[in-house]
Amino acid sequence: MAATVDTRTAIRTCPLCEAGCGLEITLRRDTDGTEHVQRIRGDRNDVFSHGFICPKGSTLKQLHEDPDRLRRPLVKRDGVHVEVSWDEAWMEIAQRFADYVDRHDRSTIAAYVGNPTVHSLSGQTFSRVLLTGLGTRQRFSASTVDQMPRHVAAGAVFGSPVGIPVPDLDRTDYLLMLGANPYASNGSVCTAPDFPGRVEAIRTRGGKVVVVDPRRSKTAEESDEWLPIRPATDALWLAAIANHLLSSGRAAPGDHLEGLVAGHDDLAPALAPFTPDAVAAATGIDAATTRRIAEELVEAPTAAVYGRIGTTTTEFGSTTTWLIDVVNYLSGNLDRPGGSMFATPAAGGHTTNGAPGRGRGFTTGRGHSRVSGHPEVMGEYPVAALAEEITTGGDGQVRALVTFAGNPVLSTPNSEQLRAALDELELMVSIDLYLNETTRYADVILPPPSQLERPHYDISLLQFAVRNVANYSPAVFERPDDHPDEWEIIAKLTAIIQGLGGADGRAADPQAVDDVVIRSMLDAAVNSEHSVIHGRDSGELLDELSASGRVGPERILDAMLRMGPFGDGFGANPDGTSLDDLVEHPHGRDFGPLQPRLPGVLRTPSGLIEIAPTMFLADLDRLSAALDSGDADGLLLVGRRHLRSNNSWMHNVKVLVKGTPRCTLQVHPDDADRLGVVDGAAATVSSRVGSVVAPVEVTDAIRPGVVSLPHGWGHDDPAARMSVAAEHAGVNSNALTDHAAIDPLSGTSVLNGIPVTVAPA
Ligand SMILES: Nc1nc2c(c(=O)[nH]1)N[C@H]1C(S)=C(S)[C@@H](COP(=O)(O)OP(=O)(O)OC[C@H]3O[C@@H](n4cnc5c(=O)[nH]c(N)nc54)[C@H](O)[C@@H]3O)O[C@H]1N2
Ligand SMILES: Nc1nc2c(c(=O)[nH]1)N[C@H]1C(S)=C(S)[C@@H](COP(=O)(O)OP(=O)(O)OC[C@H]3O[C@@H](n4cnc5c(=O)[nH]c(N)nc54)[C@H](O)[C@@H]3O)O[C@H]1N2
Ligand code: SF4
Ligand SMILES: [Mo]
Repeated sequence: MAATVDTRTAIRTCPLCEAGCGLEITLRRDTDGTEHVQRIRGDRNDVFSHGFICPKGSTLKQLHEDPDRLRRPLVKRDGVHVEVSWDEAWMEIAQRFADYVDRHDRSTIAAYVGNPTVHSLSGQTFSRVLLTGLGTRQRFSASTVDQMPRHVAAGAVFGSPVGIPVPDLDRTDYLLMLGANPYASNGSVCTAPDFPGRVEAIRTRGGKVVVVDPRRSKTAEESDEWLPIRPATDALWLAAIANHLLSSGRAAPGDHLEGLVAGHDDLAPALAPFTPDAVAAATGIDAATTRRIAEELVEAPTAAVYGRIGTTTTEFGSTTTWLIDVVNYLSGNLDRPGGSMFATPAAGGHTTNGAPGRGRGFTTGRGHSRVSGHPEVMGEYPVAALAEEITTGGDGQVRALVTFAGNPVLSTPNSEQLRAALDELELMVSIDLYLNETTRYADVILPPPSQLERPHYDISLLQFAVRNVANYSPAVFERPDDHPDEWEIIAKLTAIIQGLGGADGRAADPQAVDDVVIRSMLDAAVNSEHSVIHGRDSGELLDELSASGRVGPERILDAMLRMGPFGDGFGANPDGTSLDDLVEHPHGRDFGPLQPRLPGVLRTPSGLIEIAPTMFLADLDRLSAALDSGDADGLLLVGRRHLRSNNSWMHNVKVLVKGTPRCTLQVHPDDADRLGVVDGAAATVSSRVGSVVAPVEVTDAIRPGVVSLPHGWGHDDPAARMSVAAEHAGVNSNALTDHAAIDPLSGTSVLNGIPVTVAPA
């Protein structure tokens, strides 16, 4: 072993989940000149995370060193993936796509982008290049197995799909959380490193925390009150809270919203059927409790309602999310310190660009999916419809697929159906770190550099932060010489598919793509009267940006920061921030607590908060039919997360998967007795679309009538190359979820509240 010659410290934001913790990475340089990660711990000086880290954060080392992580492209030859040089991979792609577009229209190429897209600076700045560059409407993403309802509700109510209010965790006196388990997930669509610590602080300062969840999660255990709701009935319960506030005369949106709201008077009649008594049987929450919680929300000095995956991935995902906003509004907590507030992202975004307070608003259905006619939402179709778009013949049938940072075979509903569909494709290319359950179907896999070989900034997630901060991290390690950066891979692939690569792909130039991206961004800004650089010469600004030597995502980020709400405005505001400024502040810049942003944050055509959008009022008929669902005595399946797991892709990290198996079917003791299943033994779980055999974990931490299986497992595909994950395979819960069950307003899959049967295996 080479002796250590010296060490250095790198400061880096963790890109593994939405919390964005600051990390302090100690690197050791050996006499042979190689550098290794010696230790990773929380960065105590980070302005936002103050040293917090979870067990995943330090595994950036293991991920970087993982022998299974792809370092070179793979091409499938005679059914087997073999390593090739980058030149060979590009040539293969150029030839295969040239052949493809000879035979099929480009519109039959589909794209799927997965969750880590928002955790990659390249993904955030260049996934749009891929999606628009392909020239296809067959776009799919993990959003429709996740947060799409949150975008739809924000779009309808506030006019922007990213105008999303978050609980002001650090100042609230009362937090009502539905379908969220931040003790495992560290929070989502609410960027808050050490979310658990922030929740505990609410109680320490005398506040109250209430958790609504069919499972007694760790978050529920640490709260003041746990309400074990029946799955998928949160919309009914929130409607009853709103109903009680309105009918008892307690609704008090607050003087600060005067003149800013449209539709207030529509709420009471629309919500009239949903009294606390009417929803009690269906939700399993008695009327007195519902009334009391409603009253506590208005009586608390400040309060915030927050809902996450257990609320969005249900058949009423969008309407539930809207009702969260309604309750925050009616209880006087919208856009108030301690309530539900909007971040001001330093890198800007839809809610800081353009005319403040008014906009084009938000529409869906600008097109419909070919087979089932699902409406378009945010430029995409439900991922639950991807398989049928591939397998259903006719004009426009999808025969080629590009995936970026996604593992839909494990992550999306009715996975057996999707597996079979991917097998039918004529051509598939994936940009991914691993040969896994999805990319095994790819003809070519293009690996990005490791996380530590890339710079980082959370452009997307800081739009939903509980404090206005900005952290930039340069790459910790240099990329190996011939390894293109992730944005270059995206740009080159897109250009080749567009036919710009020539016979061998060589002519496709990522830098040319990058120049177009930055140029069009600057041109739009100088032409906007609301931009700080309005009227300036975009060519000069581009020269100024490029003088730093930066290209790609970092040049784009610098421009965004400088034009953003805290930016230097390219000289207009000399004390403002820029990428240089963030480089000088490796522990981040703190721009303070959230500020009230209404009405400026609005992008509705009316310039008002549309508190009762037609799309949700119209959905209430469907919701009232669910009032009768109370006496169904079948079992309902819900999911769950574990702190040491991250969707489907981190199970190859030994330190995270060792110990007792976590892919267990949780069953309440009463149900276990009735079903004849016992702790530790295997049970067969069956749904309309499939069945799996999983070990049973009998626990009273779950509501009777509900069983729970985590997602992201099922690593038993012999064609995948993830050796550690294969030893801890688990079973795939999405073999049970039903592609036909979706929230019709957002196209989001129903992943919670799946009717299942359970029997001893
Ligand atoms: N450790 C870890 N962290 C992660 C992830 C991970 O896989 N592992 N994934 C990341 C991603 S992509 C996301 S989107 C976030 C998700 O973040 P969270 O939403 O906090 O995710 P979960 O921990 O799954 O918590 C969802 C809770 O909803 C409950 N639930 C299920 N059905 C219902 C219902 O009908 N009503 C109610 N009220 N509750 C219900 C479940 O029992 C569960 O406790 O986590 C992120 N962080
Ligand atoms: N039943 C059930 N299903 C669920 C959920 C649930 O709660 N229950 N949760 C859903 C949610 S919230 C989400 S977000 C989805 C996630 O769905 P996906 O995004 O499809 O799946 P992930 O497991 O996150 O897989 C990420 C993929 O990206 C690769 N990858 C990781 N980092 C990078 C990177 O930096 N660059 C590139 N190019 N590739 C990278 C990994 O190797 C892996 O292949 O799953 C959903 N599925
Ligand atoms: S909570 Fe863990 S995985 Fe998430 S950002 Fe922090 S250290 Fe990384
Ligand atoms: Mo997610």
